[in-house]
Amino acid sequence: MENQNESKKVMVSGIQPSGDLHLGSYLGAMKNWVALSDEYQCYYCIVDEHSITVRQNPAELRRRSVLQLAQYIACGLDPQKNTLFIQSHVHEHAELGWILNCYTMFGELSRMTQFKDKSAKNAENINGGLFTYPTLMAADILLYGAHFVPVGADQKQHVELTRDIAIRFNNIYGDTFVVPEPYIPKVGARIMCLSNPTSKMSKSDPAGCVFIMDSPDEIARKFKRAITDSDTERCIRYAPEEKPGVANLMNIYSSVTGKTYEEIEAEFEGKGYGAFKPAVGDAVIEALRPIREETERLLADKAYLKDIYTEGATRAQYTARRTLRKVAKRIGFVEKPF
Ligand code: ATP
Ligand code: LTN
Repeated sequence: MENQNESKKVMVSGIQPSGDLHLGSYLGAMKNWVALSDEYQCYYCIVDEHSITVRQNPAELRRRSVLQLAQYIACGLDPQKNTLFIQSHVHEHAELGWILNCYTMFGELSRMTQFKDKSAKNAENINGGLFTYPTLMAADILLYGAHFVPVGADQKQHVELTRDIAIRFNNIYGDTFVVPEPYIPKVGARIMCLSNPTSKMSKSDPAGCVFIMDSPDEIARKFKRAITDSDTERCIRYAPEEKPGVANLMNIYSSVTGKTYEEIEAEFEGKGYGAFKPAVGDAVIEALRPIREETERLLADKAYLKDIYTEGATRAQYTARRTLRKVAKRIGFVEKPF
């Protein structure tokens, strides 16, 4: 088992427990995680240290971190096959994050779109952590020798920066880090807000955001109210520029059913938005139902969840410690006496 795992390529990803998981996080990231967990050796993290770059309520942060672990398992990640853990339980992330700060340029961090967006939204709290967020993410990835990082399209820039940091470090000190690649799904990479299809679906706009834990009634209501396009054509056709609302619904429908855009156009030929929107809603309800129900079941067993994150952190730390020791040696730190 151990040997078999060691020959597999490595995947690493994480989600912040800063809000409830939604259809964007599921289709853009988690759905891929599950599909790939047989083929790769996978580490999936609950990145609570990233979350505190934006002010959090402590009780809510704790509750959501455990909820998110239950959701990882409920969406199909087997905790025996995948290493599921909480970032702050493995202190090597913060340590390597600091080191990587010293190999990352101010200009590079200033160009990050997420930093610009989040500082515009949190003008009263543009802290150092928000700025150096990508170096901690680089540490998450490089500690485990990840070959691939399954994320939504919005995270591509951060993975590219991680590559640049790894290459820079390797050029100075010799081969140390595996240079990772982003792994972005063909459909579902960028789910847009249902009430404003030109911005990405995000927990900060709950009306246009479908949460994994939403009830079927809530999901149906959100899809019925989804903004479609004000064209007179009113037919179901994939044209993201002209009809972004319909394109977004087609993207969602395609991601949950596996149907192609041509198949969807044929299915709804001669039918209008009135038939299409509830059909997408129903497909999403059925896709999310087992995840929601299993999450509720798992949440009732806190001792089991604690066992999972304890074992996950132990396994993750074993690898993280080895990488950090190698890095410390290359840089010239005196070997740790303990
Ligand atoms: P928000 O903007 O809602 O705060 P976030 O980017 O902080 O969201 P995370 O929960 O940290 O969301 O993202 C988890 C994963 O889900 C990442 O891989 C991200 O790329 C992906 N993701 C988030 N939103 C979307 C979306 N609307 N469409 C596709 N993928 C998404
Ligand atoms: N930055 C990501 C979350 C994240 C992550 C990671 C993703 C933190 N560390 C490591 C992949 C790999 C986000 O905001 N969605």
